[in-house]
Amino acid sequence: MNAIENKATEIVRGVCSLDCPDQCGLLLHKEAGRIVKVEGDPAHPMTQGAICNKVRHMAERLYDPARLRYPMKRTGKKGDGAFERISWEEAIETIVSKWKTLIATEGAESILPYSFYGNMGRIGTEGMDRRFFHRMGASRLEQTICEAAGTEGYRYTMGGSYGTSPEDTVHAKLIVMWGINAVSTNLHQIVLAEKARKNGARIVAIDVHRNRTAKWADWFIPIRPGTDAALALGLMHILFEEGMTDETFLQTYTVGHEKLRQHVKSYDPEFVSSVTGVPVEDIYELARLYGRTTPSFIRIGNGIQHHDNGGMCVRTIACLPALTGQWMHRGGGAIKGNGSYLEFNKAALQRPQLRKQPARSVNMNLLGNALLKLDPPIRSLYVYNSNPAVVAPNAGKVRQGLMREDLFTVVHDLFLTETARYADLVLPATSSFENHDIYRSYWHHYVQIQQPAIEPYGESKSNPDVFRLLAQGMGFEEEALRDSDEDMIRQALNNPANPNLEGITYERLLEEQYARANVQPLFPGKLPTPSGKIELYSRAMELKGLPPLPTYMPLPADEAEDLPFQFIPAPNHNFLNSTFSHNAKHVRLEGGEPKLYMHTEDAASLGIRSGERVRVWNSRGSCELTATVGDDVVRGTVVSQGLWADAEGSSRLVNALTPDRLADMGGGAVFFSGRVKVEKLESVS
Ligand SMILES: Nc1nc2c(c(=O)[nH]1)N[C@H]1C(S)=C(S)[C@@H](COP(=O)(O)OP(=O)(O)OC[C@H]3O[C@@H](n4cnc5c(=O)[nH]c(N)nc54)[C@H](O)[C@@H]3O)O[C@H]1N2
Ligand SMILES: Nc1nc2c(c(=O)[nH]1)N[C@H]1C(S)=C(S)[C@@H](COP(=O)(O)OP(=O)(O)OC[C@H]3O[C@@H](n4cnc5c(=O)[nH]c(N)nc54)[C@H](O)[C@@H]3O)O[C@H]1N2
Ligand code: SF4
Ligand SMILES: [Mo]
Repeated sequence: MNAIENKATEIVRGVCSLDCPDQCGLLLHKEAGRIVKVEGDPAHPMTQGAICNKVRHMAERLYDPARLRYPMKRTGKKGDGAFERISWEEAIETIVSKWKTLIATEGAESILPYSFYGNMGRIGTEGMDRRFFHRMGASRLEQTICEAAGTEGYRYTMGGSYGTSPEDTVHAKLIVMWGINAVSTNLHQIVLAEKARKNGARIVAIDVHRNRTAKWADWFIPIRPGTDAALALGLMHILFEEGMTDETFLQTYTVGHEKLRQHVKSYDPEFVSSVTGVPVEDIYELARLYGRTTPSFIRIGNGIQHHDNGGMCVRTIACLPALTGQWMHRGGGAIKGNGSYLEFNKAALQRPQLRKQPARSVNMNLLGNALLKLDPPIRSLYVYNSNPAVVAPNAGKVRQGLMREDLFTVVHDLFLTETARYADLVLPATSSFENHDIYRSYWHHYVQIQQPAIEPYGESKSNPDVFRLLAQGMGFEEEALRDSDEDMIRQALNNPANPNLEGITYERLLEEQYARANVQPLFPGKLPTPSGKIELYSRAMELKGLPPLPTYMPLPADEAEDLPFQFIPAPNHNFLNSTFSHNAKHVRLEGGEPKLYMHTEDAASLGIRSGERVRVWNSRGSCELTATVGDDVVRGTVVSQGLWADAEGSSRLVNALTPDRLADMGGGAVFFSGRVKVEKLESVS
């Protein structure tokens, strides 16, 4: 049963909808129809009642006075944020008549949907919305902003997002947190690693920044940005040279190990040290630790793949566990993501066959270009589950595009986000606790359900509800556009192509709230790579013109100017991307303002001290941050954390500086490959 009665309050089970690997089970405490407290569900087998601080304060976000209650239309200039209330009827009618005219005059491709996973519910992100835009024939969006490069890189090696089962990682004796700030971004991996540590495991963190995770680890290895593939190849060099490889595993389950053995000879520790900045002794020590410890587990983060060479970097690190046969040992191996184990029935959910003719596709990392340069132009943008004016690379260009008077923009969100301020129409969205949806983690193996726990806030509506209304308004008559949430949940769960989901039904989720997919160990077994084995040598990469063997490729110079610092604008602890950046509580928890972490010597050379305001800039834009000086970042690199809401009078928009180039694979984003200058801001007296 889902509702647990209690005298004063009612407690309802739920699931965290945020874009976070943990996907915690929740207990929602209700009083008089409102959620008053959010707790972890102690019964959830993976998350066991522990949740992060962000979501413990979720009730404050749900009832934040700034939350949108009704549809609005713009009354001022784009970007100003002046709106007036309208009815849903007027909102839908306005959108429909605008879109009908556009379709008749310029074609449906003049309309671009833009969305990401602000709420991970599958039917709200890949259900009625997809059906609607397919039926309409709108331009397609390539959803590449998050993990696209790393996912493709990992796929070349392992055939898909298949890794170690996280519950098994308690058995690991060595855990490497590689480019992941898991204390902030994958809390329960830390819980499991702590258990492993109690049983004698050693924990290593490899990062450009001594972040919370590096401080918690037993050994922090600072590394120059974008050079991790070189370190991994250096480790392979030593593993082969010192006979620490598992030859039986290599012969049985991999292709290309002989070629790799020859290839890594050129990555000797001296060369690798000169590239990475990691001392030669440390490279040997890490290689021997890795080569002699079983089981060893690598948690591959998203940080290393937000670079120009990010796909190859992940592809390379993903080869390491094969060298020492870690996949044969419980808890050994790696996780980049585990999403492929839990694939729903995508075709049944999204209905691509509703699209009658092919349409152009737009990479979301190039939104600024798409709005400013695409020919024939985008005339209308429909944004949901995302806040591109803050989160997209080269965000200044995105905002310039959003300023276009002739661009008809609709934003559906819970808050008047920076993006919404540029909209012609703003639609209020329900929170995930008001919706009916299913969730699958990209880390653990559980599928979960959310049933509506509270009434919709004000006049807000869920994504599927809005698309059903729009479909009706457009006169689209297909039955698929009238399916209920429950219909779509059933269709998504029924996936004969994925036997792991067998037995996970809608009824069972209603009854049990979460269900573990039937995931079996990867080995002994066959991978979905072309060869069925781990591809140390990848013919598929060769055919694409990529180096078929793991290879270190230096980052390209960013722009022509002399920009002394590599700029790493990473996520922070108390926000989730830009979510919570509008909520006073979370801003306070995060210290009130964004910082720029600098190395002592770099700061000294510019006369900058901790607490002073600095300007960070390059040819794309500029922002103002507060310096924090110390030895937590490698020299030549500056780090900021968090995607902050716009501030009055000064810019905190770190993405004003980030490049909108595409990574080597998957059309991924390169948030961390930009370079900047830094100067002290003279205080205005
Ligand atoms: N609290 C919190 N949790 C979150 C999020 C959030 O914003 N806040 N965002 C969610 C989302 S959408 C995602 S994708 C994940 C991301 O979470 P993670 O997988 O942890 O990835 P990032 O935080 O982007 O980057 C991790 C680390 O990579 C480091 N890094 C950058 N470049 C390099 C490099 O070249 N080499 C190495 N070794 N390290 C490098 C950064 O310093 C950073 O500490 O977290 C999710 N969870
Ligand atoms: N500099 C820099 N930039 C980055 C990153 C970085 O590390 N550094 N990380 C990148 C990564 S990994 C990611 S994943 C992206 C994430 O970028 P986004 O996907 O844009 O994530 P959020 O900023 O959380 O914005 C999600 C929005 O969806 C809204 N929302 C939530 N639920 C619903 C709903 O049910 N319906 C509707 N209509 N709206 C809803 C929220 O209120 C919020 O405004 O950011 C990227 N940008
Ligand atoms: S954001 Fe992540 S850690 Fe926090 S409650 Fe949600 S799933 Fe759990
Ligand atoms: Mo992400």
